[in-house]
Amino acid sequence: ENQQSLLLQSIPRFPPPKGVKLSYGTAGFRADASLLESTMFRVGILAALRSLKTGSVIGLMITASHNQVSDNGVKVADPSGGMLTQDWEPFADDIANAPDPHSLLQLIIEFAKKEEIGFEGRQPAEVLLGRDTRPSGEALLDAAKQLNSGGTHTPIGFGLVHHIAIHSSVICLFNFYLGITSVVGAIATDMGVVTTPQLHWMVRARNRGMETSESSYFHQLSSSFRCLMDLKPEERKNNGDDDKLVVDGADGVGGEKLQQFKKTLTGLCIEVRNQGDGMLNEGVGADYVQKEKVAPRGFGPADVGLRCASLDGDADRLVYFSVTSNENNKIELVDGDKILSLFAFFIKEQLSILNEGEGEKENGSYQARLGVVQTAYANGASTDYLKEMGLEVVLTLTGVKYLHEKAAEFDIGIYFEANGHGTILFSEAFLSWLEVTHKTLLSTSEGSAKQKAASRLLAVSQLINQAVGDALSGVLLVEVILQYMGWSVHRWNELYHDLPSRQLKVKVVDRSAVVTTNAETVAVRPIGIQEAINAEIAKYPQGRCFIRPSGTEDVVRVYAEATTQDAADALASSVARLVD
Ligand code: NG1
Ligand code: ZN
Repeated sequence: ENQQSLLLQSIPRFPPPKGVKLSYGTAGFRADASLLESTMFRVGILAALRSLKTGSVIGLMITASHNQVSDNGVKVADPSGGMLTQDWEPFADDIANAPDPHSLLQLIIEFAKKEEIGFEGRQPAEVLLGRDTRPSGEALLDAAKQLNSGGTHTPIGFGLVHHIAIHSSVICLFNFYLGITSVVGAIATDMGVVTTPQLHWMVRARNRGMETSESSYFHQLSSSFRCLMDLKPEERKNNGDDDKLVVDGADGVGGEKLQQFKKTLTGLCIEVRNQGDGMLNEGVGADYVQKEKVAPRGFGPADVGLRCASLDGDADRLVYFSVTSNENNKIELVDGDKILSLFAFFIKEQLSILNEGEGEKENGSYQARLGVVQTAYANGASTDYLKEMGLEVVLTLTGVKYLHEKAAEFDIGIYFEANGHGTILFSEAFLSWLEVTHKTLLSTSEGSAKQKAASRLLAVSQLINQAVGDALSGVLLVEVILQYMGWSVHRWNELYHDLPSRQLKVKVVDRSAVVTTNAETVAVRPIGIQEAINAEIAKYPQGRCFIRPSGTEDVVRVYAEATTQDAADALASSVARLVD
């Protein structure tokens, strides 16, 4: 009773913002940071409940990715390191919007009953917390730390950990309702300023009994990178030393981390710009570069022809580019679709080396299913190219959670959004086979082409983040593949030619007025709009265009593709006018 009243007392300190409907959306809650205090509190409770439910460590990341610095957001990482299970999203929406303490408590109690979250004899809930470099994130975490060190869960103060700690009162309350007598305390571990993929990696590592520190993350990246570098063809062994990569860090966490990390890498020369002195995401970062198709701040005529890459604000996106002319900061963009294509090309080559001469029947051979996953934003030319390579191509809804889920159905599933968010997933079954095969090859034919291909694939599975798209591990894999192939960024970009495209966003009062189907390629609401869009598309040869409500911003997005840039621009703006 006492605990219940303590909890009830604490909730009114964090009323939800008035007149705002919060939605977990494509990638967690996002809003102006000043609106998010109550959301943090409530998501903290959700994370602790999720930890109890799964008996595993859960992650909570405070970031608004590529959005402006005054925004912030929060998302939950599930035990595998992937995104929060979609089943729990409606609960997240409900508690974030609960208008008063009583309704919030009611929702929690009902949900805990429905999910059969018991507390007796359970491990305490454990949550790993991370945040990007946004100043608002720091304020929340600082308050949290104070409370944590006090070792109390008395509901005073405004820290995030406190909000989670409070859940031990929630549990007392459950005890009260559910008749369970044990009291469970939650443990919140602050991982400090980290990239989003680092936090997801840590959650995954932790639940597999591995070390969770940042240094173990970097160690895994650098040792698998070294392994791949050592497996370059002999004639390429000395390449790369004087061949510089320039990285735009978006003035966020990724730039900072890469600056530290690059010192431990050999065979790769990296210069990091926009390491955090300028304004986060302001004219910089992967989102800006990909959408605007211009060089970010800090890059100019002096960089013409250099190989450049851009990370987003929390370093889960990566695109490459090369400045092409002295005017207008024009670039040759090498987007997520092209990174996907490069990875697919390399993996396919290693698989065919490994399977060379192996008849279907011969035991020991394994026909690994290699597949790729894209969204409607993938450039049409990339999809054609991948299909021509003989790959299975799957289209899903926008949002990494959808792509990830599909990619996990393959032995090797490669997914990328055009904006540069993606990774390569290896199935457990394939990895077990690969490990055994690799061992056998080491003892029977060390140094053979097959053994090397097996080693490379194993190293890729170590290097590339298995939890979520990761710009830092992505950059290393791209670099080592380019060195392996002996390709320049330009040669890579020639794999296929992008169809000219344009993306626009239209600010709207209610983005939910737009409803789509067929992997978001057809709008079924507002009534009649698809017919109007079709009429516009019909005016352009090879035209393709669709609209969808953003899951992260109050906008409707318009995407158009056509045979010329002018046509793509014209198609996008005429469709944008239909939405307006
Ligand atoms: P929304 O706002 O739902 O379009 C954007 C990206 C997604 C994904 C999420 C999460 C585009 C068109 N959309 O989602 O691909 O990355 O942000 O960050 O790039
Ligand atoms: Zn991001």
